[in-house]
Parts: sequence; C-alpha cells; structure tokens
Amino acid sequence: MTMTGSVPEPRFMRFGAISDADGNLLDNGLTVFFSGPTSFTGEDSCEFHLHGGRAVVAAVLEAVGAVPGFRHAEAGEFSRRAFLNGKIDLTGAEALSDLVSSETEAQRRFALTNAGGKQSELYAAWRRRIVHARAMIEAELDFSDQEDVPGSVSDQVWADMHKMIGEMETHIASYRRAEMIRDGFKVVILGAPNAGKSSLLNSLARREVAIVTDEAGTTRDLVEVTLDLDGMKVIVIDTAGIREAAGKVETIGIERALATAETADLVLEMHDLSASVRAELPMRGDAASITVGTKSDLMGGGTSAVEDFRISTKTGDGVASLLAEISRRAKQAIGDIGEAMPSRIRHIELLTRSASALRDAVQHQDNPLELRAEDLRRSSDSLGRIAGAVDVEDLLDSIFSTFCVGK
Ligand SMILES: Nc1nc2c(ncn2[C@@H]2O[C@H](COP(=O)(O)OP(=O)(O)OP(=O)(O)O)[C@@H](O)[C@H]2O)c(=O)[nH]1
Ligand SMILES: [Mg+2]
Repeated sequence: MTMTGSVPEPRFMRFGAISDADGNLLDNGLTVFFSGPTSFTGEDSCEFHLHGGRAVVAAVLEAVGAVPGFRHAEAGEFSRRAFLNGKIDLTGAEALSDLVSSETEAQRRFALTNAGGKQSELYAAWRRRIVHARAMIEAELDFSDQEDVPGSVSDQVWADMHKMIGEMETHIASYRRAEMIRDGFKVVILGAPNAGKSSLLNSLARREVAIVTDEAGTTRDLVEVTLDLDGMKVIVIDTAGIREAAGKVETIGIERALATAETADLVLEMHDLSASVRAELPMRGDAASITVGTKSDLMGGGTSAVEDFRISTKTGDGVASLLAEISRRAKQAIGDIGEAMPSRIRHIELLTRSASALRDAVQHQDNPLELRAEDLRRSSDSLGRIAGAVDVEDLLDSIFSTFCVGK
C-alpha cells in the first residue's frame, strides 16, 4: 500500500510506480499480491518484480525495511512458515530447496519427484501400516484372557512388519543413489605416468584444466572437473601417475590417487598402447573399472586385444564411445529417478532408528506385548519426524538454516 498506492487484486500482476514512504519513485515495475491462505506460505504476501539493477533492488529493499513491522526474511523463512502453516511437509520443503539449487536434469527430476510428495507418501503409508499393527497387537492385549482370539492375526501382523523392515533397508540403501544424483557420479582416471590421463581430462572438459607434458610425473595433485553428461552430474578426477620410484611430492600425489580411486564409482585404468610393457596398477578396493588403451593414433588400425576401449585424444578417436560408456554406467548406477529416495542424512538417521525399533518389536518375541507395542510406537514416531508430522520443533532451526534467503 505504502509503496504501490493500493493493494492490487490478488493473483493479478499490476504495472505501476513503486515508491518509498516519502513518495520518491524507485522503479516502475510489477506487483503481485497473494492473499492467505492460498499463498505459498499461507499468509498474505506480495512480490515486486523489478528491473534487475543492483541499485534498484537495494533501494526497494531499503524502502521495504523502513516500513514499520517489516524486516528481512531469515534463510528458509518462507518455507518454514509454509511448513508451520501446514502448506507443505518437511520433505516437501527440503525438496523445494533442492529444486531451487538443482543444476542438472537428474537433480531437477529427483527434486520434483520428492516435492510432489512421493517420499512423504511412502513414509505415511509405512506409518499407517505400523499404526495398524499396533492396533491389532493392542487389541490382542485387551482380549488376551479370552480363548477365541485367533493367534494367526498377530502372526500376520509380525510377518508384515518383518517384510517392512526389508522394504526400509532397500530404501535406506538407495540413499547412495540420491547422493550420486546430488553430488555426482565419481569417475577416477588412474594409470602409469605419461599414460595420457591429463590429456583425457582436458579432452572431456574441452579446456586445458590439467598440465600436459611428455615428462613422466607431470600431475601430482587431484584435478577435478564436473561434467553434465546426459543430464547427470559426473565428476571426473585426474590423478598422479602411479609408479614406484617417485619423489616426495609425487609420492603423496600417488597416495591421494589410490585413496580417491577407492571411493570412485568408476575407475578408468589407462594404458599407453605405444609403451613397450603394459604397466600393472596396484590393487584397489572393489570399485568398478574399465581399461582404456591410449594413444591409439601411434598404433595404426585394429582393436586392442586387452583393453575395453581404445582412444586417442590427439585425433579424438574413441573418446565419444568412452563417454557414452561412462554415461551408461552412471545411468545404471543412479537407476530410476522417479522412485522415492531419501535425500538427506537426516532422513537416513530417522529411517535407521525407525527400522531398528521395528526390528526390536519383531525379533524380541519373548518380550511382553506391551513392550513390543511400545517399540512399534517408537518406530512410527521416527518416521513421523521425517515429514514433520510428529513434534519436530527442535529440528526446525537446523533444517531451515541450510536454505537460502528468499526461500
Ligand atoms: N600421440 C599421442 N600422444 C598423446 C596422446 N595422449 C597424450 N599424449 C602425449 O603423452 C604425453 C603424456 O600425456 P599426459 O596427458 O600428460 O599424461 P599423464 O598420464 O597425465 O601423465 P602424468 O601426469 O605424468 O602421470 C604428452 O606428451 C601428450 O602429448 C594421444 O592420444 N596421442
Ligand atoms: Mg597428468
């Protein structure tokens, strides 16, 4: 009102002057008013669409701040209010935060799946099953002095809870895939010095990220490049060439190379086809690997008998098929993005707690039924805390503080 003269009709953009409280014109822009409770936060809210200049935004922010009762929103405050007003649940709020920061197509689709409620629906369904199980167990408690309560009902209940533990474990394991979507599929290039590792990295990055020379032992540190490969985030890491007799700095580089290869989703083992002997690389963890023969331009035609792929970064030969294979592996590892997956460590902690309480309930057959029913309650409460359906006041600060201002 103070700044735009009057409140526009809800949900209609209105073009006009935006001024400060003293009537000084700040910008000509668009104003939209959303009236509660059908707004994002559930409260009355208003948006200014301004010309993007920093001075324009600063002046309008200052004018808004000068209006009594107004202040800057804290990080995540809009989402927090939406949650407190029952517009979204916690997993929905987190998914929106992911959506805003998504960089790749896979991240966008994953965030959108969760924002659409797939994750919270799954937890709600699990909670309903546990609540039902508890009701059956408690009914049995009430009627336990009567002869005619069929024991098979509780058998069925425990069998279903046992099955659910398995479902939860599969779901918890899928966190690794969610991490791959968010943090990237990690590819490590490993090989002897001069094998052509940095040349491949540069070719994939399409720029000179790493130094390439004909001197063995050029790269000593990890050099990392992030690619968007068919909509997936893929991190490619170039490493120091692996060899025995190396200097101090290079030795540290080699240790780093081997350590990072152990945490890789895929290792590219590079072998110089023009070398007289095929260098053997020390054994690593159980990361998947493919072998790549390099400098094929020095070898004439034909395929390599030993290596999975043959490339030349000089002629570009084979690089596209190697990329296609990396993409295929990443896609396979990430799996179905449309499936509900846990997206935060917080979810994993609560899911693990829930599954463990459920395990207590199912396995401790000698415990009194009251205790086993209590384990069921603990299990469903942990699930409820993920979506924020069960008291989560203590969690809110830590959850929403990771959001950006303006969300
Ligand atoms: N002819 C030819 N030469 C290549 C090819 N790829 C790399 N080279 C050459 O091989 C030498 C070593 O290449 P780099 O990419 O630095 O090898 P690296 O594996 O990173 O070596 P370090 O960092 O020392 O471990 C350089 O002189 C490159 O120009 C290729 O496909 N064909
Ligand atoms: Mg190198």
